[in-house]
Amino acid sequence: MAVPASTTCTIAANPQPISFAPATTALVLIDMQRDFLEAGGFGEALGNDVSVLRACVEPCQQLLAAARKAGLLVVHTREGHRSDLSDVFAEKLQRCAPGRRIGDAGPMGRILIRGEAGHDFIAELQPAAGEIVIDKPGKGAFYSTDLDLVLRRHGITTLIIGGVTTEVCVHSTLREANDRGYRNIVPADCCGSYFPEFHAAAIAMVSAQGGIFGHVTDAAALISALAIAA
Ligand code: C5J
Repeated sequence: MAVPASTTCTIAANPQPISFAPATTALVLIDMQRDFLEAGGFGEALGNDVSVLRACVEPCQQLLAAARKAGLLVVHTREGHRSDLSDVFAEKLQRCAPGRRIGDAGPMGRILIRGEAGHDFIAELQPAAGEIVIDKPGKGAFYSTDLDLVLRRHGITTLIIGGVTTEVCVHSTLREANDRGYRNIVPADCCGSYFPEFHAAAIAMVSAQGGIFGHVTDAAALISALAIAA
């Protein structure tokens, strides 16, 4: 459903309330993939307890439903590589122990390889038909992708960014979005990290210094605002 361009929403946020127009706002969900959230994938190969990330799944689902109802542009990103590994730098390949590296066989197929089961989105957050999927080889969603082109083509000026992990791919993306002139809104409960202390610090960094990278809020505030706009 198309939202009238004149509709605006105002939400409570840190460091201050922020208004946004649903017509020029995209929900960007970062890397809600089996490789990061389920056992046997890349996240676990890096030595992490992947169960910690589950807490952000339900808030993401609820926010995604509200965004769809309000007609926001929805973007899903996936980190992953070509099956011949021609887009992975040696440095990144060597981060995991031999046998558990990118491209090695795991219980969900080859680790972090496009098209494998582990590379797919988790069942709870599958893209709907017509939603945009960005395949990215790096941490930031703008690096070596057409995300900026797609957002600008849709007249998007504000990004609501959630996903995993807060201090890695979410932060890399929101920092670059900030430099590119987008306004960032980060619902903290829609983001997750393997390290709760990194999550807390990464969220605090967003709204510090007058909102140096953006505004921090939660899913409930966005859902209420989007319900009025829908
Ligand atoms: C990581 C990501 N943590 N999606 N990727 O390697 O944050």
